[in-house]
Amino acid sequence: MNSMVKRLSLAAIGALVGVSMVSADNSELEKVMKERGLTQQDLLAAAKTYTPSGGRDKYIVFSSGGQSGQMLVYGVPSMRILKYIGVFTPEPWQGWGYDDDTKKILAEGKIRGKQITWGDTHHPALSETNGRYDGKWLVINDKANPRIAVIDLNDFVTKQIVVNPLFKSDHGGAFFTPNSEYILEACQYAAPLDNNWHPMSEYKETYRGGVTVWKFDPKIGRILPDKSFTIEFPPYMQDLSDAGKEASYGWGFTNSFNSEMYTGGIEKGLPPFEAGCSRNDTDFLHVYNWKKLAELAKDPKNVKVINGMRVVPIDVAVKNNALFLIPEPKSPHGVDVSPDGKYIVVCGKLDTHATVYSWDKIQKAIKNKDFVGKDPYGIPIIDMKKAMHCQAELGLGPLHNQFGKHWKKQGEIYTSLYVDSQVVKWNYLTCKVEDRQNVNYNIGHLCGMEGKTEDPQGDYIIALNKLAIDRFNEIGPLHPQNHQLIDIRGKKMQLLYDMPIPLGEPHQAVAIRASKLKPEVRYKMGTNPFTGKPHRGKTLAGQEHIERKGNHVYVYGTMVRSHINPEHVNVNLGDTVTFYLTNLERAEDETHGFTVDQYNVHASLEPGKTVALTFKADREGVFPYYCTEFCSALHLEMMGYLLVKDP
Ligand code: CUK
Ligand code: CUA
Repeated sequence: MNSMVKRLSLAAIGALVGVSMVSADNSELEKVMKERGLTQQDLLAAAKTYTPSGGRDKYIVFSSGGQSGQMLVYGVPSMRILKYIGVFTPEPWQGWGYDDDTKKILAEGKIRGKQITWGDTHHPALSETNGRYDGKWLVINDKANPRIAVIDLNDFVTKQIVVNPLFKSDHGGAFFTPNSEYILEACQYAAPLDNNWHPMSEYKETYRGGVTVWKFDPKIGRILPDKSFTIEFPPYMQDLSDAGKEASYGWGFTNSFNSEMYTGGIEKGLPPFEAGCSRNDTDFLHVYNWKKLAELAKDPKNVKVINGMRVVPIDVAVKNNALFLIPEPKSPHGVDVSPDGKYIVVCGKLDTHATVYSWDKIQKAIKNKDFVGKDPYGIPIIDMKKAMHCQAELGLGPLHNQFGKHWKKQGEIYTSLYVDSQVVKWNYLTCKVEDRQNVNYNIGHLCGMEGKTEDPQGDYIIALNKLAIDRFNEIGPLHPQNHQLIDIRGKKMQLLYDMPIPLGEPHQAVAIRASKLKPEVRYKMGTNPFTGKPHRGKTLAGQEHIERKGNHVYVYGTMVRSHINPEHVNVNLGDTVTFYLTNLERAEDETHGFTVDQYNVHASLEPGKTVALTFKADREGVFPYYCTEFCSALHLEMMGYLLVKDP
């Protein structure tokens, strides 16, 4: 390793890292490089990512937290983790799932009456105005328990969870349409849309896929389930989706990987799913006009209602020229629409190619009825050759795409190669490969800077790798995930940094310019963040009191450095107790936490916030309560007693 260390002159290092080295100790720098086995390249990478204390990042990344059911926020290029966001599963620090109001949001995610306490988050999406990120809302899907959550970027808190009443799993969501009118959520594993039992032998008749088109109100940042609808699809196992934009505005694209409609049965000696699903040379890209279907769905004659949701049946969509299929090579995974909406790039996991479809050609083919036939459900299949722009030979296991800054003239696009463990830079207009960067190892998604919007920023690509293997110190058989930052500003890509992610498998991440985010640092005094209105328990200084209504005791309390008011709460065994607490602080970052020992409640009170904690005083005794954030020199004194007496 040391042989790789190049001796650098003072001036050379100064030029390299772009700082004045006049007063720096050259020998110390050389010593550190030698000791740590650092090369010039390493030093350059360090200079490109190192962020001195107090520094800020240019981009903010929102990453899925995979099996944790949460989200993760970090900065680029520093790759410093800034926040976890509690989404589908409890998160104790934020009191997410431990106070009344957050429990209520988590309960919105109940499925058929059952609280689900885990989630498998895959695809975050940022709200858009004219196809560009507007920094207001963030949504993410839960593949395991088909749900979509909405996160408010005013305070980075989850405000809504909606359950898909039809699907049993989802994957091709969440994807915003260009003005956040709708969120697309495609089914993955086909199943009956109703909740009844249907045998596997009825797969073709009663199992279905589909895409739910969730109506979103960007003003209030909420999904409106009553105004949402679902387009029925054949049981082809839909995979990823993307919304058309500009030229292809109004259309959606969802691919699939089981045109065989194989149903498995390894236990009966049948080929396993992966073999049965991979026999055909092509699967289907679903091309659908969500805009037209949204209009059609308004007429009850055009829909059937299943589990309370309007469903546009396949035949209605076909009759109205709103649903088509295009063959796509072997087990496609990613589908990504170019910034001008003119091209649709599809990657086949079992194909070495990425296929670029031309929206112009697709429209012509539809007009000229260039169909090669219909699928068993009567959906016209567009002639692939007539719809294709070009195919690029990329390598083994192409999965996902992101666009670069020079997309318009140079067709700049980046694709992940899972099997080859590479990021490939190529030109989607000419289908020529330009550069390759090895990653470690087995990349899934990749994240460009606003790389899927109408205004890609370039600068960096983050490789979201599935395996870390030998990249980090050993910590047992379960390794962290590895996000690798790649500089794409030059002609050649340069790998800059490895960031271990210890939260779950972050399938997809989205990055936005930090300048587009304008979050609050404090709430208006007494706010309930989930309604945006004054909390029913809002209590100002001097208003603290305790109220008893039957056997329900309400504590109207406040927290401010360094006391909780009241400090004594006396209740009877069997009473229900509600603590309403308001953090009276106005100072930035003066958060208090609150718990009553042994009662499994916790809340985080950021400045101005009011929380509610309700529990049954079901054990006699003396229970200290205290502030759980080290908020001041007298933080330990910020406490009180709940006394529970058997009367
Ligand atoms: S998926 Cu995981 S690498 Cu859920 Cu978008 Cu492709
Ligand atoms: Cu408030 Cu510690």
